Amino acid sequence: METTTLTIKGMTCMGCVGSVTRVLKAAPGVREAQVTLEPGQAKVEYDAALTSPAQLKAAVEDAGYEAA
Ligand SMILES: [Cu+2]
Repeated sequence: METTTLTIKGMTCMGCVGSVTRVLKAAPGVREAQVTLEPGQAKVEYDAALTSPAQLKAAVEDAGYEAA
């Protein structure tokens, strides 16, 4: 397992945090996702054989938030 921390912009409330958490946990290869509003971050534990930080960012962006 690998761990990465994404910076996420555009989250304004706990509903957004829930949405990002759901999207990340639903992504292939994600074992665990911990999202915080302040600061806007997602700590993601993932299987590098199944996904990558770029794919995780794309999933967050598809949900309407900015990820870096
Ligand atoms: Cu919100």
